[in-house]
Amino acid sequence: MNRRWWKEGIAYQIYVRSFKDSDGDGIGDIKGIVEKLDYLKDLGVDIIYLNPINKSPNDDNGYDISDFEDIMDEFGTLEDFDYMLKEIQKRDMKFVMDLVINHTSDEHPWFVEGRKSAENKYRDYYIWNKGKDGQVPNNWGSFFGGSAWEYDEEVGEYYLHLFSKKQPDLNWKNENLRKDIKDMIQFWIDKGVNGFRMDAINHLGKDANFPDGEVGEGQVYGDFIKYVQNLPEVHDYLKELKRDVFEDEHVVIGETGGIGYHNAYLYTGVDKKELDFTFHFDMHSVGRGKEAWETTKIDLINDIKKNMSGWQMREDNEGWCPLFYSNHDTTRTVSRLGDDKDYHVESAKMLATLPLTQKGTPFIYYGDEIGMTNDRTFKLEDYRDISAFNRHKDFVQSGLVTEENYLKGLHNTSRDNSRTPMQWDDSKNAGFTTGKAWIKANENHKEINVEKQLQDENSILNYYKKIIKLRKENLSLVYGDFKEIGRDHEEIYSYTRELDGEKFLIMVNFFGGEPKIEDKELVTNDCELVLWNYEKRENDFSLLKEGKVELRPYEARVYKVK
Ligand code: TEU
Repeated sequence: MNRRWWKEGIAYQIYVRSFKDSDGDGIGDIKGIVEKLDYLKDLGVDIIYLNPINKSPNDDNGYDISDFEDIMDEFGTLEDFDYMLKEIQKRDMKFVMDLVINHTSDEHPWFVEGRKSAENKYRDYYIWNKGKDGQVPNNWGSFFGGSAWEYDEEVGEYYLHLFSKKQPDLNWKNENLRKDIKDMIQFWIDKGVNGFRMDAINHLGKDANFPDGEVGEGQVYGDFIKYVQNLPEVHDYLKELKRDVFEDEHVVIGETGGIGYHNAYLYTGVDKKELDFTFHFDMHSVGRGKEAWETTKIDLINDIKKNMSGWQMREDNEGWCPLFYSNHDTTRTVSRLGDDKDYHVESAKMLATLPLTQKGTPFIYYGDEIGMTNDRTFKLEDYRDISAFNRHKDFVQSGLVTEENYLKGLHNTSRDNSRTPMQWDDSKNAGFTTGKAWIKANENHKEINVEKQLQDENSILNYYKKIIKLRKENLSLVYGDFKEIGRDHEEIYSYTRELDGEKFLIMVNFFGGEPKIEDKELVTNDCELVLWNYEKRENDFSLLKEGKVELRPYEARVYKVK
């Protein structure tokens, strides 16, 4: 089984800015997190992963770092960090840091100094280009809208930025840069950090010929992804980090867009010595239509089972599995994949059941444990994500998309849906801050909040606690063999997990209908219904004897097979 702490732990991702504000400036901070560690411990959390906390001008909310070895002013100080880490370790929890090393802020000293002269050692820490006939070097567009090139008057050249223009990409071909990055990582390891999530890490290599991409219909820029994602040299850099810095005790996670269960082994194969597992984007856009403002019906087989079972069916030597639906770059789980109107509680519990009974490390995104939802009341001025504004220029100001459709598209797809303040109670700002919150709290915090759900035995929060406890008490839910049942059923997702004679049968109805399933694989001689998301559900084990089950809307059941 090759047991590891990061395989057996329950992870919880905190978007620090929105979690808990301790000093009334309207922005979440490190001391606020410490205030809530006992809440997380009580939930059953073992691993805390924070989005970036390093010093940053916050053009991209911390993903634009200006000092890798200090803490963002709004979040606190290095002393606050040391205090938080001590408090985390006191509770026998681990800490995973967000490592943003594909780019820095344009306010980082490396960039500031490097601009000063061509002879400066830091000039080559970034990717500069003279351009073509006085124009940008090629037709690449930033992921956040606009060109991927920005002209710098002082240098007289363009620099590459795959993200915002305040996030210049680093030139990983430069050996001195790689040494400085390794020294920085060692600084955090020496402080006691237990693991790292490496941001956009499969972008470290870029095609130095900078060829134009093909401009698709309705697009403004060329499709350049194959020139900046998963290039061969990325593996050399990751092997170097693993060899020179990370130890076996550290978990090394890569965020790798474009990598899924079918090719993650390229990075996470045990023989690769690069990453332990990757964060994918497989389910970020499930349910989305061709246009951002359109939605489509979820296809359980091709959108969900194909991905989740795909991750489950890999060989152990291909690497470990991440188990999550959402994070700070997508929308709220229950709004995107469940029914946050008519079956809010049932569907949120059903959705929790899958990652918490599958092989891998479950990552709970803050607020999903209480079923926080998208906020469809946002007006354009309520948004804070830089890409919402940059892409408004590309698509609305250019006349490609109407204002109305653009806003509807943001309601459907904006990352800010997952960045509204944590809903602690029904007070003003949801108990997140006593000041003016940096982003509007969802009005439904009056109904959906921690305080209310702690007191409700049948709340989403208490379901999470129960299923996390069940997982911790049964290693078969972590390491057990996964065997899918009824793969071609379009509404029910069912499988067993088995290890050393301990066996569970899990089945969920992913939608709001009342489907039946009949499958000889379901026939069980004796089992106990140990978890379900309906109250007073009779234990209709009798039906199971014939391999037949009928499920209610979004019903989830976990049986322990005797
Ligand atoms: O996101 C990375 C990201 O969005 C790209 O990897 C891209 O979308 C993907 O490769 C397309 O296939 C990370 C962070 O999660 C995000 O919050 C930051 O804004 C971004 O990097 C820049 O640091």
